Amino acid sequence: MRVPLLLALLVQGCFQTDFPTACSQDEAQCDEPTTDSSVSETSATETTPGEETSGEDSPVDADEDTSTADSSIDAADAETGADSTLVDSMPDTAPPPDTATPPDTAPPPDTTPVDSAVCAASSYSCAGDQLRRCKTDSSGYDNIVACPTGTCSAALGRCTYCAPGSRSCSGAQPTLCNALGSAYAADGAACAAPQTCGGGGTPGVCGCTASPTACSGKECGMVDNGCGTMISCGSCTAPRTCGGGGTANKCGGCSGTLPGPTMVGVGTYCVDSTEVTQSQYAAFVTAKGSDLSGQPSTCGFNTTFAPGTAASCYTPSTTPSKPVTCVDWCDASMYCKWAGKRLCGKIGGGPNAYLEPADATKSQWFAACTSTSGYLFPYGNVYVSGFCHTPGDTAGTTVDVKTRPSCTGTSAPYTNIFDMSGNASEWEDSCGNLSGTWYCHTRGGNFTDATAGAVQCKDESVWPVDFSAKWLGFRCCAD
Ligand SMILES: [Ca+2]
Ligand SMILES: [Ca+2]
Repeated sequence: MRVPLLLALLVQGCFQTDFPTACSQDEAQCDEPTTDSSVSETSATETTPGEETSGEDSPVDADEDTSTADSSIDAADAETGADSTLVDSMPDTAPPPDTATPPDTAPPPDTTPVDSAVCAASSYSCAGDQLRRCKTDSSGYDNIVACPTGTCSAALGRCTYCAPGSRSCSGAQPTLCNALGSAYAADGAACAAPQTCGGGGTPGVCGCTASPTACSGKECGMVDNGCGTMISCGSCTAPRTCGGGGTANKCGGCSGTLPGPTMVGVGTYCVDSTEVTQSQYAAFVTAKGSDLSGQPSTCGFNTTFAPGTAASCYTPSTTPSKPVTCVDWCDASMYCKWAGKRLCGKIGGGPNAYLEPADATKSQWFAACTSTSGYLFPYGNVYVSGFCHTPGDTAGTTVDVKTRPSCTGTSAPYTNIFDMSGNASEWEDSCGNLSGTWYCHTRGGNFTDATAGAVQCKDESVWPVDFSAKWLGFRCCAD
């Protein structure tokens, strides 16, 4: 009996629905379109007469929701053989579970105030700088006032005048906020200069901040850092000294100690006051020994710094103050380098151009000899026999440096520069390569000359770098 009934239902139901395929797979789903169809008809009946109510409140929608639920239940029924008709009717009659406990009727949490006390009634608290007072029912705080930073006091129930223990200044007097926060009181001695109250960066404490610009515009020497401490602004390279040029804390002058002759400041550079003497050169020979390193590339020939042995060239034990002669250009250049100076060359640095020996803006040697005044001789434009050691005695020798007092310039500082005319001719750092051989200038003439033209400042000769003679020496310059 059961099988024929099912078959009958299938024949009558399934093939009348719009879902024959689904039905053929699962008998249970055959109910679904049938049931939905009937509901839909009912819905149409309910909505047609009335208002076009919103979808949310429509009972039709509720039924649709229920029918959706029904379908799952139907599926379960199909498996258990339960009566699908009974299941379909359940959503319409069963009370909705939510209606039993409406949220509006739940007891409010406020009805148990004793358990929610968060503070002692009327007590004070600070939330950061915010002063708060506890409500009388202890349920929470009321904000009273926002205190200035660090002055909220829960104990006092008010903002304090100052943060207890904090420091401040009253002029030069350090002060300390009392424990009540009601006032500042003097603390310790007043600050004495150069310290000021808070001057070191800590409020209410005597101190001083060193000036970061204490050495601004200064090159050397000691200066006050603004706090009573002397600091160094640097040092000068000899021959310049700190303040030697006449300006405090500036490097200048040429009096700093270097080997060789005392130097004289002329314009922007220094020049030896005399030719390098034999005793001065002897110190160099002793110091260097056999060390020939560091020579210019043109000096590969030079295997000794010892001067030649011609008469009076180099007998430092007996003629220590005569100019050293019989030295080649490389010997002269290396002596100046050893002494911390350089063979006189170009103003501002380096060798002077070979074709510019008589330019007072370029040649250190020429500018010093002429006092930059255009003089033909150190002492003027007219040759005076005897002012310098220029006797024209080819059989003679040099004399001690600085023994011809008139053989100088006529105004300071050139009055302190000797023998630029005569005595020994002087190598200059001004060389040129002529047909493969390096020639360098020699300046000022020497004791073998007696004609005015031969001992003028502008006079110059050129000799190979490896040349030496008893009448040829040198002096150094420094920047
Ligand atoms: Ca040599
Ligand atoms: Ca000379």
